[in-house]
Amino acid sequence: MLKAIYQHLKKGLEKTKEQARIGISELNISRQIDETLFEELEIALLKADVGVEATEEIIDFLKRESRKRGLKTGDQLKELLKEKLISMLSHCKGELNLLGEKPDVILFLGINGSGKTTTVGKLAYKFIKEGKTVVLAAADTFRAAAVEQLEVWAKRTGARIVKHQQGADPSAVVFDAVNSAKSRGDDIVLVDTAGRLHTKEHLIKELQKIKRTIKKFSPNQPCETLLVLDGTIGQNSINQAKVFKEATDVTGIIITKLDGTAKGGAVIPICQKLKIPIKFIGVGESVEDLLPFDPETFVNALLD
Ligand SMILES: Nc1nc2c(ncn2[C@@H]2O[C@H](COP(=O)(O)OP(=O)(O)O)[C@@H](O)[C@H]2O)c(=O)[nH]1
Ligand SMILES: [Mg+2]
Repeated sequence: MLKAIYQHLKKGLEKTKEQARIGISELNISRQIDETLFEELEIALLKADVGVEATEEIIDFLKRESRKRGLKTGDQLKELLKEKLISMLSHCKGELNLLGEKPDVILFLGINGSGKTTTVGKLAYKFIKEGKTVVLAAADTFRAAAVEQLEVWAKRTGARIVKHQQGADPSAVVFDAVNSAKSRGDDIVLVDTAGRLHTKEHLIKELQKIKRTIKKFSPNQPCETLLVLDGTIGQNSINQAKVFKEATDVTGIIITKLDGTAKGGAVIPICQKLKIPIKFIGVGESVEDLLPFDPETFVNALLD
């Protein structure tokens, strides 16, 4: 199982590896550790969007530790790098927090195009495969196309969809979805929201209203508020995340599109700066392309 996940992730991350050469293909095994090797590694990390601060921390650690441990070869350095990256990511490993209430409600946030609807579809697939019943709340009421896109996922996965007219109040959709899930005893409600709001105040008000609506049914819900970030924009997503974090409590992050980017290294500063657990990563557009975030698997896929 783990091996299959690893292969899948490795394939997904191929671009990050090739373009950024975090893959340390440059640091060939027979080569001795010297100053140029550290310089090359620094450039590779920066190219992968690991960011200046984190790169500095990594290089400093590698220089210090490799001296202390008396390491000689690039190969040994690579193992040390792995160890460091895994430890930097370890506090970001997060599992989905389900309460087993019927329903558990998961709210999805993120700007337009970040991958919310796709991620909702992938998670619906995962839950239904586990034998749960799933309701999709089409609370992105800005565009008719948004609802249609979610309908495609409902059909594909066998989830039930609750929708209103375009332009309707998102909270009204959420109310209907949770209400019907509760009366039918459904397991999960996935709330797909719009990422496009005129101002930050607007966004805050809208999200708070949605949350209040959910809490009418249970004070414990939503059991997760997941922020979906586009992995291809690398470190830029940190500022985006800060806006959402100010607007509402975010309990987890999902980083999408890690299959199509050379900026996968940004997962490291995202983890360090935001201090929010990463619950899943997206590595493609099909139902199976959502993986749990495991630092060790991730780092191995990035470096091997
Ligand atoms: N390659 C790739 N594409 C993705 C992934 N997740 C989402 N997408 C694509 O990104 C685009 C925007 O996704 P969408 O779910 O509509 O974003 P939303 O506006 O936040 O709901 C779509 O074309 C998706 O197919 C992923 O993990 N990998
Ligand atoms: Mg959408």
